[in-house]
Amino acid sequence: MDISPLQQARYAYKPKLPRMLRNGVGSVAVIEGDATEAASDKEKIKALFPNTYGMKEVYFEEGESTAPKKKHVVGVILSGGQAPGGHNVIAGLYDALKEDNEESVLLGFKGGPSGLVDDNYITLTGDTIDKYRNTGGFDMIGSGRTKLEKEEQFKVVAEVAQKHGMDAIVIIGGDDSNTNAAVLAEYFKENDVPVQVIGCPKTIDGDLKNDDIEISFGFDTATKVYSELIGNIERDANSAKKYWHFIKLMGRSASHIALECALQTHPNVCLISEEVEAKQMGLTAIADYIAESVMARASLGFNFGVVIVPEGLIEFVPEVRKLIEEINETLAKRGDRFSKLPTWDEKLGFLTAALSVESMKVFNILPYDIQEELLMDRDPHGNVQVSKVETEKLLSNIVRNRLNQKRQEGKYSGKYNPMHHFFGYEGRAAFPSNFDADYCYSLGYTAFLLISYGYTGYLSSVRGLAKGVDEWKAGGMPITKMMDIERRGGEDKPVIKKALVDINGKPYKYFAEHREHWARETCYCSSGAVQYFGPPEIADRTTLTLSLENS
Ligand code: FBP
Repeated sequence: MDISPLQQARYAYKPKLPRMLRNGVGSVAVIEGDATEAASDKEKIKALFPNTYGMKEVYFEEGESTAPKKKHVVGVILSGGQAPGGHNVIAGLYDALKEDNEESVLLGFKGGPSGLVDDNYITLTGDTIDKYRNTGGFDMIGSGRTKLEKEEQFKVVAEVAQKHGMDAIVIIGGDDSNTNAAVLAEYFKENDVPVQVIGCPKTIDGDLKNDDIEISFGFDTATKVYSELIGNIERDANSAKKYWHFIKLMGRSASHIALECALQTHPNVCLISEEVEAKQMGLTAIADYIAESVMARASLGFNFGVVIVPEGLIEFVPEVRKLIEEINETLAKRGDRFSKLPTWDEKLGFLTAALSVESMKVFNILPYDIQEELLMDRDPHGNVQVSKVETEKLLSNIVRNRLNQKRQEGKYSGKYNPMHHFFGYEGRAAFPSNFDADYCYSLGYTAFLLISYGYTGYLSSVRGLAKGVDEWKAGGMPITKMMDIERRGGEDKPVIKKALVDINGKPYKYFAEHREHWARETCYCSSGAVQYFGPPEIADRTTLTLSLENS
């Protein structure tokens, strides 16, 4: 790719490490904390991970390193969807590795987990790394969503690792990818394969979080990019005063992205999937909720507005969730037969026989496009590909029907002209914000420290992120601590627990206190572009979600 002036300038940015790591890898000591337990389903997880369950939390601090000095050969993969900062994780890992021993080697396996199985790699050199410092995207080595779950795959990965003399693999990924990391670590332990596995918490979705993982990397930059775009649309809406903009925002399951962007931009409506589920709001209730804002604003003469719809919403609407679960179970068992049916009518007949009467009723009221999208192939982890489901169009249509009823009842006389947008891929490969550039570099550096101290099945963790970088604390957390059992593809599977939006948490409460006002009035707020240069209170600031959580 050609190099823009901004990219050139970003090469010169020196990511900041927490103060405790600044004296170099030789000056970091380790402390072990308490033994850990799984998030839930403890006994089942323990049985699945007999060799890596219950390990201790790990903290680093300034002090003399007691890690054995040796040459390391480490493999790294980027896994799953792009998130700004991935290249800096690799840069932090590389710099720590080389600082510890110039002879150490970093191999970048291409195209995600499949690169490991296919032994498709490049040796990462200083020149390669330098071309990608502080850049977005995952194009240094590419990414993929192959799931490492079969014993044959593990065997091949062990052979590949042994062939290269590797002593560790770093998997940079989201909840599913880090589940892969834990399963692989367990297999290696079980089979005496001397290769450590360390994960790094990546995903713009922000749902890989708990007491030790305050935020996954990429969330900060992606929400800043989306907030800029939403702010621009709000300005446009307030200028033209003729459209209702329905904006679907990426975030496979949790609504963290939607909530953060709402806190930044003050739209008229922002749906939070977790609230929809908690209040058991069906499609009609959701349409009524949006229509109320449309009507209230119309009564003030505002026939325009902005509605934010989280990408994962559809799966939180109770009747649709039940429908999807039934479809998943059916396709898991008889998907081959279903996909061979030549006509839509035959497919409908098959579904009518397989699904419950209530679910079929819901299916029948969905527009054809959405019906098709719900039946599409699942991703390799068995998930509906929600980025392809046009929920924003579904909602704007049912709102229209609702408004037509109100018009007939003489309760609404406004104009309703919806426009649709989906912001997702636009935010995943942006230049990382200073926050993500620093955070990712620190995560990579910490991943090396975990390797050097011999840990496996751990996630690199950097905490205290609401404070300045100086105060950040590095450590590691056993991945099994974050696990529970979920029904996937008709089977019980160990997965990392996704952190959904806490509707008792401060960010949601702040939003809930303000939204009624935002629903009627025009309180739009343009957060502007991601700032890379300038005063630290603007250029280095993190998300409102993190600030409110720590307030
Ligand atoms: P990860 O969980 O792998 O980080 O990916 C998240 C995500 O960006 C979701 O927000 C979105 O639904 C999905 O990826 C899209 O997947 P794909 O890139 O395969 O289209």
